[in-house]
Amino acid sequence: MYSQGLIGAKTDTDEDEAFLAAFQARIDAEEKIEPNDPMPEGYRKTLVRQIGQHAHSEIVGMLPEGNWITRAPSLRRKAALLAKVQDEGGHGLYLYSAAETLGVSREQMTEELLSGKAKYSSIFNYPTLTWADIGAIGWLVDGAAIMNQIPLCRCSYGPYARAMIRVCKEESFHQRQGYEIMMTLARGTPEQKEMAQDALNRWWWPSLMMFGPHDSDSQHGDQSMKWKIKRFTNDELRQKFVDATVPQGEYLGLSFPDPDLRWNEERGSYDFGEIDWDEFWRVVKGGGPMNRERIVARRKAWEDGQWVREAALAHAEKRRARREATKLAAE
Ligand code: FAQ
Repeated sequence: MYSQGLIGAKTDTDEDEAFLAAFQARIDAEEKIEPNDPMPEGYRKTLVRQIGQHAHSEIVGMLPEGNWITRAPSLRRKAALLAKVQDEGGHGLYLYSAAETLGVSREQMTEELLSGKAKYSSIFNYPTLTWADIGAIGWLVDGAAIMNQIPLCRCSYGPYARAMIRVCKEESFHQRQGYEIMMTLARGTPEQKEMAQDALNRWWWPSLMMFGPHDSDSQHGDQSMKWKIKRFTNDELRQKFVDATVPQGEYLGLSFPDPDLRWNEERGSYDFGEIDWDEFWRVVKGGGPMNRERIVARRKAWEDGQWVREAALAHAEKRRARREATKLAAE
């Protein structure tokens, strides 16, 4: 079992005020916190929760797009989609590794995902019904992911911040890949443009939900901002996303499924309608259209991969024993 003693976390009982104040002073001075540094248990737990949820999102997020790899309309599209889905798998692995530096094992995180204890992003519980959904996911979902993740490159926890730098570079390529699909469809036949519009209609609101509840309902927001895990609140990032994305949709000649969406001259931002929060919480709690299928698919992958994990461990053990034997023989 994994028991990297990386943690400098103090237990709840020995967190005196002087320690908490000294830790906060390091955060305020923009110092990066590293795995062996002393840290409050709450800081460690918040990071394990957020990084774990983020890693699961990348891995579960491979499923909706993976659904279209065999049906991509050309070899070029297939190669790009295959590479994108593979990138998401890589992001999951960096993130699991970053979480492991906080003393939690990958097995433990996976068990929490499969048992429903750990969350993953609500967005991946919607189905990909047409090829245009692959364009909409790249444009909107990766676009929202970048908006949320660029500030995470400055997160106070070093391993998470560093993982995010590479992730963001790749997400930015994904976003362009998606937008290019949307542009091709929007400039195609009337049926293709209709497909693009339909995808935007279905993915717009779930994309806005990715940023989480309103700040007033965000349980962890204030503390995470104080610890500089988060650099912007949920509502601030959602607004930035709307402001960046609406002109892109207009350029495509598509319309947004929100009658309240309009430019507010005074604020220098777009006003937009209210999110259906009942739908958001229903999906977060497991009642979305694809929640069950996603977990069934992940459970199957975990069970089918059991022999691979065992074989890899046996192989590593054999190599270790061989190295030891060679070393002994040389002495
Ligand atoms: N879905 O107190 P807050 C991607 C939960 S990008 C599900 O505001 P926090 C790339 C939240 O966990 C997508 N649950 O929470 C890709 C908490 O529950 P808990 C992943 C949600 O943490 C693209 C409760 O609600 N990105 O995968 C959601 O301060 C294309 C209260 O919320 C990240 O994870 C939601 N949308 O703020 C892959 C980024 N929103 O844990 C494939 C890192 C909230 O107490 C294809 N994470 N909840 O049981 C974050 O920035 C934050 O965790 C937030 C939530 C902003 C998501």
